[in-house]
Amino acid sequence: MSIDYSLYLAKERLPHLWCPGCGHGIILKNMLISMAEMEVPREKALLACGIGCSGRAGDYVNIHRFQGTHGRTLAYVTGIKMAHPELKTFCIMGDGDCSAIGIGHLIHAARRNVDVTAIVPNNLNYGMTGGQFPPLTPGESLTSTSRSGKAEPDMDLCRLAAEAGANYVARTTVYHVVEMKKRFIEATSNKGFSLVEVITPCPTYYGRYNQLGNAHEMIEWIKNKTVPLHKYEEMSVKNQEQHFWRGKLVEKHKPDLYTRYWQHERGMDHRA
Ligand SMILES: Cc1ncc(C[n+]2csc(CCOP(=O)(O)OP(=O)(O)O)c2C)c(N)n1
Ligand code: SF4
Repeated sequence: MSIDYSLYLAKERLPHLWCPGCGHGIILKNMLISMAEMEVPREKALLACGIGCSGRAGDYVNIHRFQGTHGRTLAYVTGIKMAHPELKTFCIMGDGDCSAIGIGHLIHAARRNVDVTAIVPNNLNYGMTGGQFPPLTPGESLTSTSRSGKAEPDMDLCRLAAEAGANYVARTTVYHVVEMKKRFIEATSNKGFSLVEVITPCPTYYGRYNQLGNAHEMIEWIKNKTVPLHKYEEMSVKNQEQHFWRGKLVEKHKPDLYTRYWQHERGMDHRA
């Protein structure tokens, strides 16, 4: 019997400020439902957010919360977790926040294996500032800074996090809500750095620039663009460029930073 997820919600702060059809609320709700299923006590949970539309998620929770400066959330969280390892810590960072200005912090949090569940709502653009393209925007996209198509190649944040040393990495979408909750639970149960990227609609900017229709049509577009990882790996490069893979990329069980730090410190004491 799980806890009622609405206990984690700051109901008095609703309604939220996200646009109609924005996927950020779906992701936050799934995060809270996964916490409820894991029976995380309210006073033992922290949501740390970045700056951007997705970063406003922290406004609507009734657990410990923290909003770092743009791109820096994981740096603060590294310190918080060394002081308070008992906190179940979630980060919500926009794709722009963590793949551009925050990429260095992401690489080092993954390398250090900080015990945190990093959730990246990837709406394929910088939503809050008007739909510019960050590194995760797919090639050829129209955005407010690529009015005739994007010249820069895009990047795969999941593969980067995996390569940097994350214990757990997965990608899902707001269409696949049941899978999303499963990934959040797997990620949070795995002690160490976990990253779950969630492809999500921003109908206001990315959807409008690319003529993807209303929110419902955009979710349908995301569903059709997405293929399971094993199928994606069998596709030609040209076909891969037209799709997102989804699934679990990495699941390891290396000790997290806090554990390694204190093992090391105890070793030092022993030798002294
Ligand atoms: C250091 C710094 N640089 C730039 C900004 C401006 N800024 C605020 S929100 C934002 C975009 C956020 O986009 P993303 O992280 O993709 O989240 P979304 O709004 O799409 O959810 C930017 C560039 C800032 N607040 N601080
Ligand atoms: S601008 Fe885009 S990301 Fe921001 S609230 Fe609106 S739909 Fe969501």
